[in-house]
Amino acid sequence: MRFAIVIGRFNDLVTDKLLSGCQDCLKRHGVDINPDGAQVDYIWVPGSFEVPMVARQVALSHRYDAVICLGAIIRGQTPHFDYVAAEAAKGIAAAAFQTGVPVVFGILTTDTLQQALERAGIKSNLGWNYGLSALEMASLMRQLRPRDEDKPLGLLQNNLPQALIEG
Ligand code: INI
Repeated sequence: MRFAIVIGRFNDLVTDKLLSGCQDCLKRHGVDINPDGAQVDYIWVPGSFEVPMVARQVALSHRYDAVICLGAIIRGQTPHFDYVAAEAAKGIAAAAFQTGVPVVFGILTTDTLQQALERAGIKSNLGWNYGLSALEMASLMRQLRPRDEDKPLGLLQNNLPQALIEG
């Protein structure tokens, strides 16, 4: 499996930590996370607003089983937060719908830096969950690919690929 991770540099105190959690998850499930390796490419962009455009472009290449978007949008004193958050969410959903490639919404939207840090390693690290979502969706979408045989799919419940599940 191949993954692209698109990361917003804005609030990189938080996004660096989300990335570490995500990498930890992928690595523990057998993915080679080395940037020079064959399985994961890392693409940094200025902020969450730019994430969907790049996510769509890399998904369109069809070189990846899933694209993981990481960002941190923290509410300030102005409505700026709402514009950036709305475009990031809409754009990431559109990238997945338009390309048929799973695009994981790993953008934290919080009121404070403290809340963001708590979700990026202090209490839990949602980066791990975003990695797991990518593994599951990549596997699920592979199973849902059109096939020649007209076989029923049965129950698609836990779609982490067996080969990737920790021993
Ligand atoms: N980008 C973020 O990822 N998080 C934020 O909290 C944020 N705020 O608050 O301004 C933010 N802004 C930058 C934006 O994503 C774009 O990079 C910028 O507007 C240039 O297009």
